[in-house]
Amino acid sequence: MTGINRRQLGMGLGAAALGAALGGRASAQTNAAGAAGSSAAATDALSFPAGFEWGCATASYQIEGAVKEDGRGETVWDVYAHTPGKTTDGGTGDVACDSYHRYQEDIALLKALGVKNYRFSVAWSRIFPSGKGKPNQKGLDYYNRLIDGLLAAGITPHMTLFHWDLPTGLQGGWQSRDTAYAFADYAGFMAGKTSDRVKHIMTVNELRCFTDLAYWNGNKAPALRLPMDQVNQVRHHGVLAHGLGVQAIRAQARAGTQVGLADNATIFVPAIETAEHIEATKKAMREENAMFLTAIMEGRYIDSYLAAQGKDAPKVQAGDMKAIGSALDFVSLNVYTANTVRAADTASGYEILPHLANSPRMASPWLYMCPEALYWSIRTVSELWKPKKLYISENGCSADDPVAKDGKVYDADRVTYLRNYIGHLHRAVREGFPIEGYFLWSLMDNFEWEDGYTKLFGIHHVDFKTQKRTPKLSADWYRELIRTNRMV
Ligand code: PNW
Repeated sequence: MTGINRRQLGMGLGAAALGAALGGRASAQTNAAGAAGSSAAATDALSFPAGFEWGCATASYQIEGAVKEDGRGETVWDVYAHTPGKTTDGGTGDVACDSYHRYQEDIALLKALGVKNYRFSVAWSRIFPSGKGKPNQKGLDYYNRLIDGLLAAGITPHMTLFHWDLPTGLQGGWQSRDTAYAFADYAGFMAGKTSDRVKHIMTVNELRCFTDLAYWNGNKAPALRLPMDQVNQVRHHGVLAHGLGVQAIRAQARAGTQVGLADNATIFVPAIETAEHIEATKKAMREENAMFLTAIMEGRYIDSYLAAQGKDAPKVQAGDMKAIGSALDFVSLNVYTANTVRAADTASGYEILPHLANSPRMASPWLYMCPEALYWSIRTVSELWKPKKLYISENGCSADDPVAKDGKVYDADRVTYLRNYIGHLHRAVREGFPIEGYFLWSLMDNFEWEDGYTKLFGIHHVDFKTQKRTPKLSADWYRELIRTNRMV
């Protein structure tokens, strides 16, 4: 898309020519890297642009603990985790990483790693214990301390407002349209209170996980298995909450606040990089995400989705689609895995190929290794919808993580995973897609939802008995990547 061909790149194009070909960002990179004088002389074809935003991500219920403290209200995940048999080994977020008390230590971890960006989420029920009504100052105080601490350490806060910990006080949860309105009120409130310091706000995290997986598959709280018409209504309330949230944030936030969402669109990569398979891949991306990202980016439910759902299609009120399609300052993608697509002589024009028994995967059974996902997610979203800016708001993996005799975790498999995925991120940068930053999931081992503490994604090992955090090999690797701003 930039007019520079891959053969030229492969032939080891010089930095100046690369900068000229890719425009301002790459030229800036050349200058800044030169000024920094890093030992890697980061002006070669493996460098990232100066100012590329490296970060780490976490979420409230997965790290905070302190579930009964300072007026925090109950959430669907408290109930789910305490229901016998729901989480592996009965794990709960009651203590987790105890970050509610140890946030200063966690800020120090980020600082030692050299990341300049931290994506955290706010527990809605700390702010409005029953989801709406009177705000709880003590809950807000916690996030003010966290935000101020980050800024004092030179780290930019990126705030997500909903990462699945829904207050149980909201009757009917996401089955109720009122929950979307309550979310908008909460989102506007938080924007008003923090946008003097927080310039990047994401409404919701991973629509598919808190709608389909929670109300259809029943694997996530509140673990319901509803019929399709009700599932579609839950999905609609999810995207509506996002849209009304965007409007409320814009109404309450200071000028210059950037608003977006973090979505885990289902991602597709072409079987072969030819025009017909790429076209099929883009089609799959748009159709398979029709109820979530496509609706948000296009402000409507596409015909094929409505036709497929028939009488089960969501009930939409006047004004809903306009709110859902509210313009965004950025789109963030959580990228873990992908499915391969080929062009096919089917009604849709594509076929999604199944994963095979020996397809490589990481410790979580769903986590098939697919490094190209990072490139194709950025490219397909960019070409379909032309967002102003993109972020990778999560990428990372679970691994076995045995602790060695010296107390360290040498997670060479996670390093392999990250190196390969970030290599494909680099390709997206090289080709000039508007990708601003990357957040590694996760800063530290934490509560992995229904898997309890049996699947860990951290680049810092956490000893859950002592709460000691120790950098794994992958943290050392990421530190070096950030230091040189270059593939390592
Ligand atoms: C994300 N899948 O969840 C969440 O945002 C995090 O809270 C979570 O810890 C992390 O990824 C690792 O699981 C996902 O089945 C859960 O494809 C499941 C899937 C993807 C993302």
